Amino acid sequence: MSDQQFETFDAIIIGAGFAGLYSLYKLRKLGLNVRVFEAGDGVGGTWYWNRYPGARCDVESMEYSYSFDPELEQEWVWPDKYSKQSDILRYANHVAERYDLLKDIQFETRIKSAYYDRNINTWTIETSGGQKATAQYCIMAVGNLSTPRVPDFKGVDSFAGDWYHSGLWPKEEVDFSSKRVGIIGTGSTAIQIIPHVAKQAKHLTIFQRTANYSLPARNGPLPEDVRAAHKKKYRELREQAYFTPFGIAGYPPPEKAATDATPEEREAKYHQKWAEGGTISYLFSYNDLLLSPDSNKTASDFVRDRIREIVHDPNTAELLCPNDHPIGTKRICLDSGYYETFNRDNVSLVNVRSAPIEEITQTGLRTTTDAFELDSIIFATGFDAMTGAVLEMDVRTSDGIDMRERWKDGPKTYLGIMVAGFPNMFVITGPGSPGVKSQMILSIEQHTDWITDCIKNMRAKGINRAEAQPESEAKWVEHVNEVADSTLYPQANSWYVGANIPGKPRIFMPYVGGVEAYKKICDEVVENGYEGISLSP
Ligand code: N01
Repeated sequence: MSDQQFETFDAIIIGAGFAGLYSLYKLRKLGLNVRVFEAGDGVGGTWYWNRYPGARCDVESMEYSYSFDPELEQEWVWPDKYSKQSDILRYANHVAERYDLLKDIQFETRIKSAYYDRNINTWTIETSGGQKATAQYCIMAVGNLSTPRVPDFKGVDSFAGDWYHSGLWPKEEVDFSSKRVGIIGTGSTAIQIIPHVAKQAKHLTIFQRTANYSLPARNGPLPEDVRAAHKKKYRELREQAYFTPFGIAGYPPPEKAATDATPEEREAKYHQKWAEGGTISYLFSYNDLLLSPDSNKTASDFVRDRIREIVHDPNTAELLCPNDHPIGTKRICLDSGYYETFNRDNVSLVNVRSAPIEEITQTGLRTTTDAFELDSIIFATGFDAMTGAVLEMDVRTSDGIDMRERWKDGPKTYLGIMVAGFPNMFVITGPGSPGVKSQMILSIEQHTDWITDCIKNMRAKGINRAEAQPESEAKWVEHVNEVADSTLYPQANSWYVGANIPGKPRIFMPYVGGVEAYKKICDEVVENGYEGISLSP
């Protein structure tokens, strides 16, 4: 390292999304001197980068927000049942300003490496511009879906038109009118983009490798009386959310199994849920949908029947029917008019499972059987999820531990928060946490509260180093796998198992034991004196 002057802080936070903002707020309250580094030129994380047409949250607005300040939740007005990206970004900016967070955030700064020196118990980060800073604590608030993946198709650079990745969307509005547009991918993102672009484009060609289940959002303006009623019970509902599997209040878990209902009863229930809209509501039709293949089939069949009912062309409808995974084992998509879009004359669906894309050409793209002329290509091809953002950085320690090496067979964490061998480093909603399988902001708050309590406790007791014990980490990884294996989740080729990244080890990464169970475990760890964590002066 050069002898240049390093800036020194008590804590460094990487990322200024919802996790980074709340961590800054909390650590500052402990009296720490904190600096946040953020690659973008504004706050908001996911909601800063994903500006694609149709971007919305699939969790209801009244739930998908911070709960730490009752005044904030009372004063903020969410216009829609499901918030659009620009409203969530406006909220993130409001929070940053309201709590005076901006002065401690350095924007347009990407972190290249993070290095822990055991002799001086200090983390040193280096930015891609060569700036260095040190701190005792390093908080990875880097997000789970923040490393966009443009598949390395041959010829992308030769394409004469414009191409976009959904997760790196330009700030300026993109006008697709009179354009022949191709979109690659049919995940949650594409399903939101497609109805919007179809209305503009001269022609939209959708290249689908795997069909997904999508449910109607039934989105709309949030009526004032609904908003007011929710606000009246906000504290109670926030509390309730922690005692649910997904961290979302207002959906009592079902008590009955699908196998205990008659076919007529099930049909009526699924119709009612379909009419109501939303994913949790549908998954909560019965309590065994993610446990029993037979039960799941009844819910999957119902959606396939709706697709066949909505889409006029029988071949297109059949191609849109998911058949390679049980419903709910991949993140269920939520849409506004997705299947209906396939009835438009200017929309066509291409099966790139049977004839894969071979290359992007100067004028479009070529599959193994056909060539397509395109003016614009949208890659809605997803992310290197859960591990991508951490592994993009060179994270290592003075005793030779290298994060890429430690995670080469899949990520290993203790509680999804700490990694053995990397003292005083905390990951917010990392692999092994229920984060992505929950209302993300609730999990962010729960993790951050846990981390800041841990740091507070350390400072009060003169402890300088906290480090997950390898045995407790191994036990946690085993538990995460055991819980996942008791469900149907691992059956799907999803980003939960890294299936979308060629060569990525197939490990089921999220904790699916539910928010309630997870919080209980985290609280017990504290009650037992930070069980599984070595604390040293
Ligand atoms: O990404 P994905 P996403 N040739 O990985 C296809 C969250 N989210 O951005 O399935 C052809 O799900 C790939 O095909 P396949 C949410 O958690 C939330 O859509 O691998 N196709 C798939 O269809 C979500 O789960 C909201 O066969 C290729 C698609 O690209 C997560 O983000 C909104 C291909 C990628 O789908 C990720 O969703 C949007 C190839 N070579 C997203 N490579 C909210 O509402 C990839 N694909 C909050």
